[in-house]
Order: sequence, then C-alpha cells, then structure tokens
Amino acid sequence: MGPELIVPPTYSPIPPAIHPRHEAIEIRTTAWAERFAIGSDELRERLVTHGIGAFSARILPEGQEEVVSLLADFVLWLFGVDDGYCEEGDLGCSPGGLTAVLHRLLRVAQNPEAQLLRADPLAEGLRDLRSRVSRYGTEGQTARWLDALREYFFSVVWEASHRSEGTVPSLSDYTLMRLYDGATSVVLPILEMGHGYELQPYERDRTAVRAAAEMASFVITWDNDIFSHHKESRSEGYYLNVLRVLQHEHGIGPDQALTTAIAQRDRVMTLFMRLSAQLRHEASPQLRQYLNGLASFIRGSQDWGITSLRYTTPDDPAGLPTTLRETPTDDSHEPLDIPVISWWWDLLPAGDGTPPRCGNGDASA
Ligand code: 3E9
Ligand code: MG
Ligand code: MG
Ligand code: MG
Ligand code: MG
Ligand code: MG
Repeated sequence: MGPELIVPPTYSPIPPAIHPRHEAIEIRTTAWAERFAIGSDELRERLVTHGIGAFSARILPEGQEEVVSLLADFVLWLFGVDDGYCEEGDLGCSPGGLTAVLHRLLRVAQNPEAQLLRADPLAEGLRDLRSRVSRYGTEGQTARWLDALREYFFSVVWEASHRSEGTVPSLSDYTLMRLYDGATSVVLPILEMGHGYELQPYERDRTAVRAAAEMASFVITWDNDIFSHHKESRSEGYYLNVLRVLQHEHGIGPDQALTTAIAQRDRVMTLFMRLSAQLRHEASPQLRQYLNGLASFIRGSQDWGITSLRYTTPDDPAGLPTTLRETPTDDSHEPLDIPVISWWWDLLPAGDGTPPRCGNGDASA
C-alpha cells in the first residue's frame, strides 16, 4: 500500500541552519534517554532513531551547546509523555487520571526536592531537566518554562477528553488546543537561554510579540500535522490532526484538506514574516534575537519534519517532499476564518503588502 497523500514542497522564506555540534548532541541525547530510562524500552528504542538531537541543533543553530543538549533531552522527554502517556498509553483516554499524573510531574518540576515519584523515570528525568533549566536560565525564565509546561499539560487533557469520547473538535477549538499541545510554547524560554539573553516581560507580553510566538506555534504544528499525517493516520486507534479536523468541519476529502491546511500555514507564515519585520523597527536587541529564534524554530521543524525517520517511516514510506519552495501557495493578506486567531491580522495595516512610499514599511527584515 502506497502513501495516501503526497505532500508537495511547502513554503519557507527562512534559510536552513544547523548547529555544527549536532552529531555530538545526538549521541549525548541517546545516552541521556538510556540513563534515565525514558519511556518503555520499545518506545525509547524508537525515539533515539528520530534525530531529536539534530532537530534541536536546527532550532538553536548558534546556541550554546549545553542548552542545545538540554533542548534535545527535553524534546525527547516530551515525546516520552506525549507518545508514552497520551497517544499510546491508557492515560490518554482518561482525562482525570492524566490530570493527576501531570500535576504530580509539575510539582516535581517546580520543587525537585519534593519527595514524590522518586522511582519514576519521567520524574527523575524531569528533575535533571529542571536543574539544567535553572542553571542556564534566570528565575524568570524558569518560571516561564514551568507555566508553559502547565499550559501544555492542560491542553493534552483537553485532547484526552476528545480521545476518550472519540470526538473531533471544531477547527477553532482545535486551533486553540494546538497552540499548546504541540509543546511549542515550552520551547520558547529555551530559545532565550540558548543565546544567553532574557527578553523583558514588557516586550515578551506585548500582544503583538505574543501573537508572533503564537503564529510560529501555528506554522510549526500545522507543518507537523501535514508531515505526521501518514504516521498518525496509520496508527492504531484515535488520532487528532488538522487534516482530520478539516475533513470533519468542511465535509471534504483528504486531498482537499491537505491543500487547505497548506494554504492556511502559508497565510500565517506570510503574516509572521510581515509582523516580525514590523516589530524589528522598534525592537530591543533581545527582541530581535527572539524573532530570529522563532524563525529558526519554524524552519528547523520543517527540515526535521521532512527528514526524520519518525515521519518518513521507510518501512511504509510517507509521501513527504525532499525540498521546500520559495513562494506561498496562498499569499492573501486576509484573515483566516478561525475566530481564535483571526485578530492576528488586525495587528498589521491592511493592504497588498507593498510598503508605503515613505517610512514605516516592513521591507527591512
Ligand atoms: C507534538 O505534536 C508533540 C510534542 C510534545 C513533541 C515535542 C516537540 C517539541 C516540543 C517541539 C515542537 C515540535 C513539533 C510540534 C514537532 P504531535 O502531533 O503529537 O507530534 P508527532 O511527532 O507525534 O506528530
Ligand atoms: Mg501529540
Ligand atoms: Mg504525536
Ligand atoms: Mg540561573
Ligand atoms: Mg497565550
Ligand atoms: Mg503530529
């Protein structure tokens, strides 16, 4: 049986890059997974073949090596939770049971010295991650990381309620859930730590800056849904993915859902580039670094998504592209008709994207 869908090259205006130490980072992450025995033996054997070290090396191509390693170990740990607990385990069908387990893990992250879950591999791995987050981050960044972990956990409980009922959320609800359940927001504080700077709250919490981060999460998770659809749709049991949501919402087939999802991510990608360019005009050096970090996160996820064995699955090959393209399939500046995010487009002046003749254009990225 061939792949159900052939995914065409997707749009990327961001150049590729990878940290030169990616091979060493890969080896260390495999050793870390073994040391803490993350996931079942079977899950761990799979995870260490997925190039998670290289993924992190693409997200932080110029980052401090120790923080790239921290990110890689953390992403592997997140898959220990997301695959091991949510998608492949019984807890994923039990929102209440999952809530209790995740709350205890949060307590471990917040107070590693607390005497709970002392023999639990995911908890011990999390203690190690927390100590490294504190070492490379400030108090404020550590608190951000904990809050983001909480919002990720909250969203996977929502996902578990759909899984337990076998229901498919509306596109707007799915979009809201997906801003968090791809764990993208938990990576954001590590983008700062990787380059040894701290974005100040007055900039980070500006609506437009928060929106830029959400746009990055949207593109990264839509891309993941597009590239992981083959893996997910062939897995046993329930799966939630934007292609499934679009088919359900609009009564369309998989090919049309794929075209629609690509157009949506292209529209948001275009908006992200325009908004980033506008924000740079009055940005601090830290905000400029942060915007670059978001861009690397998007591009790194794209490059990893089309090459990782996690998604290419050579034994049952997915129809993934081997290249990207330079132009969007949909270059409209109109808002997407998704209530939870359509306000993003209000952050920029309407128009055809041609910079005004005098000043305030968004052409100087
Ligand atoms: C992603 O969604 C689940 C996250 C917990 C994976 C950990 C990765 C990151 C924090 C970086 C963001 C990258 C992404 C979204 C790939 P999903 O659909 O369960 O991932 P899957 O790999 O199973 O398709
Ligand atoms: Mg998931
Ligand atoms: Mg998954
Ligand atoms: Mg510190
Ligand atoms: Mg938010
Ligand atoms: Mg996926």
